[in-house]
Amino acid sequence: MRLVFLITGGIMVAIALIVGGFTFFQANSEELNLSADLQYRTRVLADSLAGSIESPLANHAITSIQSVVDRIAQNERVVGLGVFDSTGAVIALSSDLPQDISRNPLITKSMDSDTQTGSFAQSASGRVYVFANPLHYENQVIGALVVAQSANYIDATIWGIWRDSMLRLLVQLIFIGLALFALLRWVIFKPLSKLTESIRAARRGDIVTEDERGSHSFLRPLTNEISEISTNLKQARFAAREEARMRLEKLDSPWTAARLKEFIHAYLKNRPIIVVSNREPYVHTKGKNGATWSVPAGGVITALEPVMEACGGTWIAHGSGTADKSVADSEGRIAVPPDEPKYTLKRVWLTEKEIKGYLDGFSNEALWPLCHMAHTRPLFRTEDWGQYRKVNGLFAKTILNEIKHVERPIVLVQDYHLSLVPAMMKKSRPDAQVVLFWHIPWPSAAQFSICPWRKEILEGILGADLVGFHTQQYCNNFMDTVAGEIESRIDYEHFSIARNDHQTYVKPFPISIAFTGSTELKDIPDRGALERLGVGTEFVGIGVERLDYTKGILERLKGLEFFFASHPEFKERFTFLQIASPSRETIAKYREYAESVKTEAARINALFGTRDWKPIHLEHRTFSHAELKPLYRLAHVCLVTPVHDGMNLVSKEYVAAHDDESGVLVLSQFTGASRDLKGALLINPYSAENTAEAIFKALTMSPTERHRRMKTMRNSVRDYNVYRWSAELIKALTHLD
Ligand code: GDG
Repeated sequence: MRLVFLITGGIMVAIALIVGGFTFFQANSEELNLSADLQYRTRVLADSLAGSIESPLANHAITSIQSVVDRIAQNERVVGLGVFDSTGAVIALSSDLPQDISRNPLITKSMDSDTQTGSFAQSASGRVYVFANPLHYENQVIGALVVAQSANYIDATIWGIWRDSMLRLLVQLIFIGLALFALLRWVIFKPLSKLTESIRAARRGDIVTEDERGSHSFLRPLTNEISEISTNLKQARFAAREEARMRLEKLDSPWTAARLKEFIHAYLKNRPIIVVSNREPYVHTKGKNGATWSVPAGGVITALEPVMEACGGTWIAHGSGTADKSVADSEGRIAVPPDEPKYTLKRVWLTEKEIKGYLDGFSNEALWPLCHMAHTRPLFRTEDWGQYRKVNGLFAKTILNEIKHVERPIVLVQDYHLSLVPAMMKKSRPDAQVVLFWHIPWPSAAQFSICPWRKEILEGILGADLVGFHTQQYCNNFMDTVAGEIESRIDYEHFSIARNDHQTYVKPFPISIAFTGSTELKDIPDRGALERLGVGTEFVGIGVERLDYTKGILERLKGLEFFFASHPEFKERFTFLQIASPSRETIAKYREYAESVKTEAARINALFGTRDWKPIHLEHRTFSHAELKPLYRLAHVCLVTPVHDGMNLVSKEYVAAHDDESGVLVLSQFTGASRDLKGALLINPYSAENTAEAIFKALTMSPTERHRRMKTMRNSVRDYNVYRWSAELIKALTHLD
């Protein structure tokens, strides 16, 4: 209220000053005009009278002079007239000429200087203009004529101007003041104070109605903004409460699909999640009895499928199956899982040429060996790079199309196949929140520097808001690589890279599987699963891999050879089951590797095998997860010996399957998983002796130690499962706002 008075008073004072200033100038100029006019008129009168007085004065005709004076003095503005001789003595005076004027020094001054002289003077009848005119005879000054004219009317006019102006000002001030007061009070301050109150209420977390918010039209944009902020605040408060609640409630309980679903709902509300990867989670294949579907082998699918099942959304991936097109709609969409749909799979179609260049060529023959220290030389072909760029563009276009009606979508781009996608899509949709998760290792800066298109790849990746790796070491390598290749501001404290007004955060998120600690298998598997494969020994070891040179299968076989050679007592008592799912068979290196594995297994079998027993049992086909689980559970030892692996999920699957808390994991120190699975027997796969020793230790380990180690590993996989992985990823992404 005080402010309203203050503003109104201030504006009124300003108006009064302006009006006063203008009136002053008007009155002043009016006074100057009127005075000049009076002076002119007096001079004209004096000039005209002088002619008729000069000769009677020269002839001393006093009576005639007096009669002229009396006649003119009747004029209402003339205060009086007087005629004086050259000594200043009075010759004739009009009756009402004030006495003091007849003594005015102006008279003698005008005669002495022989010039007309006038000035304003104060007399008993008010202000007068006195004008003295020298009178001549034969060029001699013989006297002076004095004319006194009243100047009172000038003062009256000026006073009138001031009076009218002040009256007008008063009326204006009253009306403007009232109007201003009303405007400020009801149109501005009241809605503003309502708005302030509503913000205060929103801050307290109270519900604010439209009416309480104040809705004057000029405040509408502001109220809309504030209502948006208050909604966001409420959502954030809710999410924080939910999270705190969940944390309290489930401090000791693991992340599950239901908990993730609840979390996503609380955190993201209805913001949809888009997952983008090269490999699709379900492949449809033409068969004799129509299309059949299967889940392809691979870590990205194993990790992300349960997340998508829990959260819904859209998964964009390359449609690679022979029946993919026929089962999808015209847009390439299909609801999956096929037997119980929970999310949408949007397939991207690629030509043979694109697959050859983008997938087999640049992704798998250049980037894969570049990022893995497997001593396989990367092949950089310009043609492949061209296809890689083209297909990344195609994926980016598909994503943009998919999110065109979605506000602030969350896009989770997967892996090295799509490194250019983040920058490509961010260009058109800077509001999208984009994560790129790199599922394989990131090599040292020196190793990455051999890639001819390293800058383009890094620029593509840096389009993402968040880049995730499995381990801190890969994050460090990535930061060092960017520091050496790209002009940017690197913040090692927050692990962020700033470039062209865009910030990319780099964080480790160790991926995992959908293990929640509950029993993985409905029934305790009988040995039938093994026997059907022809494995019937007392001890069984298992290895499950895509047939890939990074997985260290040949190194493992060397270790097994060394084991049987050094521990012949295990001959016919121990069989190693290698499940080798066909992988990337269009690439010569992979075909050669598969051949070498087969040859090597056959050689070792020939070396140690007997009529009824083969030390190595190689299954060169793809198994379903349901088939794999009992085999994991029945195996006494699992050999995971990659020469380099981003994380490795097989090791975690083996641990998850062992609800008997038995079984021993032999794990390469060059896997990301070796940082998480502290109960494993760590080995250097390049050392066959080291691997053999670990196998022996595993098979002869006391049950107590086995249990202790397995328990530690199960707890760690359960506590950091893939539901938690995705929750952490989304939390990190949304906290970047
Ligand atoms: C990449 C990174 C990272 C294997 N054979 C069959 C089959 N598999 C499944 C396994 C497991 C998955 O494939 C393999 O996962 P990995 O993690 O061991 O390895 P990559 O495929 O190379 O995965 C890796 C992973 O991404 C996740 O980020 O851990 O480091 O290289 O789930 O069970 N699945 C089926 N049939 C098989 O014959 N269905």
